[in-house]
Parts: sequence; structure tokens; C-alpha cells
Amino acid sequence: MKLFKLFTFLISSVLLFANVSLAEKWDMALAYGAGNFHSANAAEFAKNVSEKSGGKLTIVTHPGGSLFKGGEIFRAVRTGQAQIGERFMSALGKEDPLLEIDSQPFLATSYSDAMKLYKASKPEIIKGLEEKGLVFLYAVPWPAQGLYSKKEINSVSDLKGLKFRAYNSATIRIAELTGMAPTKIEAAEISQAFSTGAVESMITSPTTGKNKKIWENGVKYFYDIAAWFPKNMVIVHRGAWNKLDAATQELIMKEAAVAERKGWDLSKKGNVADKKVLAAAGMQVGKVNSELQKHFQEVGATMAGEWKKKAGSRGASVLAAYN
Ligand code: PCA
Repeated sequence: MKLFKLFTFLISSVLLFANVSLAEKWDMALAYGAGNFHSANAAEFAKNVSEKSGGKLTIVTHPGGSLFKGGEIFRAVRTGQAQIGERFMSALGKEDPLLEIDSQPFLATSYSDAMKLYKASKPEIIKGLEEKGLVFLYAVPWPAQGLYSKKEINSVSDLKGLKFRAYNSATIRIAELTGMAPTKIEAAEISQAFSTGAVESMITSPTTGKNKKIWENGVKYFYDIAAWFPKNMVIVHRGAWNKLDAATQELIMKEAAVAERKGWDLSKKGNVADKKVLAAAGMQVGKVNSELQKHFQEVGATMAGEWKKKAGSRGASVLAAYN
């Protein structure tokens, strides 16, 4: 026993002296399929960090919810079950209302406004995550959100009673204020929900419709409302982060900035290209008419008021910085 203790003491002294930190391996939980641009971008980020860290850190990606499902990832990273993960920010409004600022309808309706809103909200969001023991790395938006429907929508009354797939509190609220019947369903279950008839409409990006081949489930219409650009964020467990040396931490932040830039570019490209894919697959791709546009704008105004109440003075100062 004494000999063993002496041995471990000697080994750790040598390692300390040589400044060798033991190699770390991180599991990166991703909710969306490997073919999704967010997942592909994360895979490239992981590969770059792994290759450049000189063997100090290997990041292994687990796309398609194979390690943790979308709804579990935030908790998994918070508790350190996964060292790193990506999560749809606006599904976390109960954790912090600031995280759902990017799903408020008509607050930011272009990529440049979405970037402005991101910059204005980022410091408060990072602070909120830090208080929960998380390190924020980067965030990338989905393309503009539009309305999918099995049947043609020409008026607000056409929407009444529709079984609607929601992905966060904001889309649930839109459904309620419109008279639709919302059910919260993660992206992984979209195809099944439409094919079984559990839902018949949803609001999401052309990219998600494309990835799910939504036209194969009887969805014929896509209306480009383009009222918000919700983001995914990549976060790290603080304990895992603290095990890395400063150079590796610096490398991660550098590669995160690269991934963020690439991700925004990929999103912009998908915003144009993926609508074409929907149309080429035989879907009707267009805009909502002026009555519907007005309706969604009114819904957005109501929600803006509600969100301000929830987000309090932190929300107000972010909105002031944005405007
Ligand atoms: N796709 C994801 C989130 C936003 C988007 O465009 C989804 O539908 O769940």
C-alpha cells in the first residue's frame, strides 16, 4: 500500500512537472440528424478542436438525439452527464426568459436584425447560463420560420381548431391566440406526428420541412411568414471546462467563433435553397395573405407585452440595447 502511494505520488509529480494534463474526452449531445446543417457544423467544430488540441481534448458528436434527446440535453449538460451539447434556445424560456427572446414574432425579421438581437442579448444570456454552471460557446439561427399545413390557409378561420405542432412556449402561445390546438413535439417526432394525424400544421423552418421530407406526410403548403429566427446554442459543463488548460480553452473559443460564422452563412443559404427544395417536391410555397399577416402581427404585439412582463428589467435593458 505504501509502495503504491509512493508510486502514484511520483507519477503525478512527474506529470505536474512536465505540465502534462491528461487527455480529456467530451461527448457532444446533438438533437438533430447528422444531415442537418447545425449538426454538420458542430461535427466540423468538434473535429477541428480535436485535431488542433494536440491530443489534449477529443470531442465526439452524437447527432439525432442518440445520446440525449432534444428535451433532455440542457439538463444533461447542466448535470455533467454530457460535457457539451447543443440545444434550441427558445425551448428554455422557463430557465430564463432571455433565452426565448429570439422567438418573439416580428422582433427581428431579417438576418441582420437577428444578429443585432443576438449581440444585444448575448451578455445577459451568458450571465444567466454562468449562474447555472454553464459555459456558452456559440449560437446559430435556423432559417426564417414559416407555416406548414396539410390544407390551404386563406383566412384566420381556416386556422381555427387545427391540430398544431409547437416546439416552445412562444409557438404554443401563437396557437392559443389563433384558436389552434397545440401539442409540443420535438423535431425528431415530426414525421410520425403528421403521418398519424396527431397534427396537421406547424411553424418551423424550410430546412426542417426539407430534412423531414414533410411532403411525404401529406403536408402540401408552406407559407413564408418569416417573423423570427430562433437559434440553437452550444454549451459546456463548467466542471468539464475547468479541467482544461488555458490554451485548450482558448482554442475552443476560437473554433467556436469560426463555427458561429460558418453556421450563420449555412443558415442564410438554407433560407433560400430549402424553400426551393419544398417547391421542387411539389409543395405550394408562398406568403400568407394580408388578413393573416395582420393577424400574426397582432398576435406578435400581444406576445411582446407578455414577454416584457416575464423578462422584467433584464429584458427591458436588452430591448433598449437592441432598439
Ligand atoms: N427547426 C426546429 C427548431 C426551429 C426549426 O427551424 C424544430 O422544428 O424543432
